[in-house]
Amino acid sequence: YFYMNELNRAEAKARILKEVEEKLHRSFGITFDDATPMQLYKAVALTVRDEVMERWTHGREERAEQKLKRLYYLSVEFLPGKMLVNHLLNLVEFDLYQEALSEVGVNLMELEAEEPEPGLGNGGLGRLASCFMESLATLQLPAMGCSIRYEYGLFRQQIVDGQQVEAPDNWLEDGFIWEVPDYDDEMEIHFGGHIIEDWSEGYLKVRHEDYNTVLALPYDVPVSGYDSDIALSMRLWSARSPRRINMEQFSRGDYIKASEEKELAEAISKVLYPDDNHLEGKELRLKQHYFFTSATIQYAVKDFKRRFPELPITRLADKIAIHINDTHPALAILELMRVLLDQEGLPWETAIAVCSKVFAYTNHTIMNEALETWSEDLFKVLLPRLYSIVQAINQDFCESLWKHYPGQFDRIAKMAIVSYGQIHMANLAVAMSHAVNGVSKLHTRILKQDLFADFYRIYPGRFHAITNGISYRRWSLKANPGLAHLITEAIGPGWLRDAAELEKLRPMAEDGAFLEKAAAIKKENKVRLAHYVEKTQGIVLNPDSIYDVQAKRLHEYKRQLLNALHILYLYQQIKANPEADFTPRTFLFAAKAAPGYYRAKLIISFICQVAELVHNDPDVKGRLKVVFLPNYNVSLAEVLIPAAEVSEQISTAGKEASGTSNMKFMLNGAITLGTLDGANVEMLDAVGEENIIIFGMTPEEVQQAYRFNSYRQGELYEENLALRRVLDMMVDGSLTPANPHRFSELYQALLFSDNGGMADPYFVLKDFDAYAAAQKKVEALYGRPKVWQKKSVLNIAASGVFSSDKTIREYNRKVWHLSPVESEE
Ligand code: 26M
Repeated sequence: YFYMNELNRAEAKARILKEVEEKLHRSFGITFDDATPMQLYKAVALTVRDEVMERWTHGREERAEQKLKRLYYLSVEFLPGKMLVNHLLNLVEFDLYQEALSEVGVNLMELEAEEPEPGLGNGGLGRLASCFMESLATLQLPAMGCSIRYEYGLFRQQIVDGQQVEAPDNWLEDGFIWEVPDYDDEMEIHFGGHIIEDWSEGYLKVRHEDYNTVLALPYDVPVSGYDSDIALSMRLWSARSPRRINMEQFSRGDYIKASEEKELAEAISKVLYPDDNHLEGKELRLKQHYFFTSATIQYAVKDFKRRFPELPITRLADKIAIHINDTHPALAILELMRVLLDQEGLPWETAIAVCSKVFAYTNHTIMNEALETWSEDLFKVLLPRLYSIVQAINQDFCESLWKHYPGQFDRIAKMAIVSYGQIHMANLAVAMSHAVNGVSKLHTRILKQDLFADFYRIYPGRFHAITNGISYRRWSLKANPGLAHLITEAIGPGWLRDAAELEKLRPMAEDGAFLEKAAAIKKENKVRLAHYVEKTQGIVLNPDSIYDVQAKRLHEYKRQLLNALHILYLYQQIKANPEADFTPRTFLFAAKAAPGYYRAKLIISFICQVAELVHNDPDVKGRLKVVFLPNYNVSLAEVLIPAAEVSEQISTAGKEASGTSNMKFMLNGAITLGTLDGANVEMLDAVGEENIIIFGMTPEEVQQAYRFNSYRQGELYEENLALRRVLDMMVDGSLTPANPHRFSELYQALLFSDNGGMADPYFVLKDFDAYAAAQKKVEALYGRPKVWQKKSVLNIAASGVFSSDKTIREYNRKVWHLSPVESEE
């Protein structure tokens, strides 16, 4: 479509409109003029789906024909975002569709509003999984993403009276046109019951009896890649009861019981757990994990046998790789063991060897409260066969540890898979995988030196540092078309295939005309966001103010509170000297808090009250604005990130494993204001210290302060007057005069240790001065627009290293060893 002449273009557009019209007739029995926006969206999407389907079929056939090894990417979460426009961009047909539709008065971007967004994830981990799928499709690597078809995704967040209120996300309500159920691949999942060890044939046969069955029905959603000949599948398993409620039961009076059982079975895929970086050992959650991992393993083995009837099952690792996205799918390891032992009859050692060749694992967090463990009691009742397998693996493993660490009981207990009544999923994943990955250089170093240090000493070759990346086409071409066109105009379209070509923009940082165009695009994006905010919140923004954005899950370690306290500090400066010069600033927050995370919700309220305070004070004269944007999701990120000038990446050093929004902001020309944490460190390397603003404690300093218990919060309060004034505002009734104690919990948590926990464990107070000084630099720099714009362009130019294409190539070279699907055309 790139090189199409005018005549062909006209024909192509006419054909698109004809196809849309046909879909309206055939699928909805309606004409163009009578169609609702939803019907119109669906009709357009169906025509696009036809094309994606062709690539889907083609990819399947070629993969089978070429007998290629396939990756199963298991993740309890995916956050793919809206699909229609993304497919069109990947098919390189967006402009054509947009023009065709506009000729009949339809705005494609307005149609997109009708598309539901699948919110099947909490945050970074789920979005990363979707970025990886897009890159796998682009590189034509055979892969399938596997997860759960949650009927309700992550809750919709409303802010009512300055507080988070959760509403259900019924995303399937109006139907989801991109999914296709595959009834041939329905699997049976067995829960509960007991196992019988049968030695009657002279060898051990294990039978599982009296179990409850739940059916897993897969729904496949196509994933396209940029200018790719194939589409991959995201396979989402949905739970169904095997019980068909029949009239006989009805008349016998068993109807109620049968329908209860049905509800119970189908509850498994009902709702996504809204906890990010936090574990609650709930039975239903364990059921979810087993449900989708068992279904996937059974399918993977079935598919292997169907495609390679000539190969023995011991060759499995030649034809499949399984990647587990954090430990949540680690039950897949035990499930494959079960299948290899009980169904394929492999001897124990052979099964272990096959398994460890198949599996690889990525760790995404070192936050202690997120490390997954399950109580043995719960585990053995729900998954009796997997329990006996994990016991045996643990025994073997601990015996082998004894050889490395003889007599070191404490160390072995720490590394054990089963200990003190708990099953430690991270230890299982490390012990049974051939590759263990961190998500940034710093994070991997922490894994090696800290969390998995005892493992690293025994298996140094197993550990890899493969830094996260982003689907940079979605975050530029789709989210920021203005900038994408400017880049293509300057350096040609090659960067869309090879992000390293963004480096070619470097000289443009010296080109005044280019800088002005880039600045104009930023301004347009700021105006676009201002419209959105006015329409949805009724708040008027000043597009000439600095747009400073912190958008991510609400977590104490991410330190939204530091940002909010600094805003109070700025406010006090205005109050002290209302007539002094003050660079107008807009602070934007977007963050969902886990519904059960009381303190995170209190921080949201706090931010909302700070917003109220500054908006209602006439002395501020609109120079300071604070906006909390509700319901942060992929779609909101696509409006918010391109408008940002300052990217807040201010987590306590050592806590944010990588971060990925930091990369998206950088790609969109924001200047990062960040700590030496996660991938920020690599952003600093890529862009150079004069083009990023780094502040605060180093990860080593944080470590030291914990180790030597040397943090003196109280002294900071005593000695730092400015800080003390800000903190006192938390409790002196300035924010909520009717209820001055509203935020005293937050205040207390910063200053006083409570039952064993240290005060301010995330060093908000300690980093306050450094943060304020860094914000001062931001302001000074913004006062020199040319310098600012230059730095902005240098950030875009350096952001290519964070393409997930690069990340996937590295995973493939070091871990998966897949060959691309070759197209013969
Ligand atoms: C697991 C079991 C039970 C309850 C909750 C969970 C759980 C769910 C999501 C735990 C962690 C979850 O997400 C963690 C996460 O998103 N981590 C982020 O991963 C990104 C991608 O690697 C990194 O960039 C972020 O730094 C990291 O916080």
